[in-house]
Amino acid sequence: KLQTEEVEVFSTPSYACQRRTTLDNHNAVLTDALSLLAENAELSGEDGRGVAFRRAAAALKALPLPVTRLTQLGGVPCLGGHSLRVIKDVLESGASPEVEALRRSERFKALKVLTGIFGVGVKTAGRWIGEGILTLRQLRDSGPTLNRAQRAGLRHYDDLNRPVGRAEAAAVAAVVEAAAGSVLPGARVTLIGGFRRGKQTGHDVDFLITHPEEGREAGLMPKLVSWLDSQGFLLYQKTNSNSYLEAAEGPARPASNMDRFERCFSVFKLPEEAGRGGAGAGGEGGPRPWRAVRVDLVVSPVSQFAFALLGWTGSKLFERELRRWAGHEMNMCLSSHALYDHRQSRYLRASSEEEIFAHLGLEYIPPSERNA
Ligand code: DCP
Ligand code: MG
Repeated sequence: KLQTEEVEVFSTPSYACQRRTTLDNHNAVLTDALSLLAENAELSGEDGRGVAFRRAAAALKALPLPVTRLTQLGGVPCLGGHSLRVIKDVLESGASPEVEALRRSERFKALKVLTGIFGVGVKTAGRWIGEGILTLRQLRDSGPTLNRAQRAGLRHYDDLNRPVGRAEAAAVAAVVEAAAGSVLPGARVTLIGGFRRGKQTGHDVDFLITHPEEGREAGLMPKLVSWLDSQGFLLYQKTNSNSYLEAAEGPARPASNMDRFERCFSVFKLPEEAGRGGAGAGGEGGPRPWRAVRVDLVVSPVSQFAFALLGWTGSKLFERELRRWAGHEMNMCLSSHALYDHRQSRYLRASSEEEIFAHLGLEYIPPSERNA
């Protein structure tokens, strides 16, 4: 008797910003493999390849069920030959030889360790590897000159590579709210980044701060930082001032993913309360009184708040895809400050994320479904 097995064939739209991607990933084995290849490409300075693997992984994250056969992927976009080969290997034998070799590669391991230091980018790590520095010990011993960020990164390496939990993020939020409330009454603090998307852990905690009266937020960051510093909450900080100016004739160049808000990259000294942290803390017996946590602070004028909120909620790929959609499909230019319509030669205003999706002709996707 002929057995006909029903196999679902998947299909999904081509831009990540057209899809709902929750944290419930049914294809984690496949997407982990592709993400590792993306990471390696990025660590090797091959950003184009990195994006291709990120897009392939994101397309699989949006599928409602686990993939079991290659033939199910006919309607899934963004899968190039290389990604399909990796998927085929994983489906057939449980692992991809290329990915497994990468995991074991000394260069990849060294790139991960060195770029795991806050303040160390791909170029610096690559240079050190060229000089024979592959480990933290070799870095400490052979002592290339480190800048201030890198010295803080190395000093707090273990803490900064330990995931931040939601309870810790909430504790940081309480500190930032106290700081903002003290230096600018009425200021509003919003948790952004991965935690806004519902993630249970993050590599840092990101906040967007504004004030309901336009202009009152100007100059807020230095005050905020000095309050935090005076209270002993800062192990490191670097503040960039706001350099955004809206040109009457529209954006001078296409949406850069660098935005120009008042921004502070910092390392917080977060007191460890009893019952929180615990696991992993210490190492010298018993919990330590504090841990280091990476915290990013961004200040936005309220008129740009919706754009900043959308631009800083992520995921990184979701953001990239929104900008690509805006440019390629709508002839618009989206940044974390504004949306410019080239056809009408004007900025489109918005006071909520919903309005921005509507301007872009996209169905609204809530933060918890932007985990592309
Ligand atoms: N962001 C971006 N492009 C950048 C930097 C940031 O689009 N070059 C946006 C998208 C991110 C958000 O800011 O989601 C915060 O950046 P993070 O690197 O903190 O990313 P996540 O918070 O998403 O991840 P994690 O949980 O690892 O902190
Ligand atoms: Mg984050």
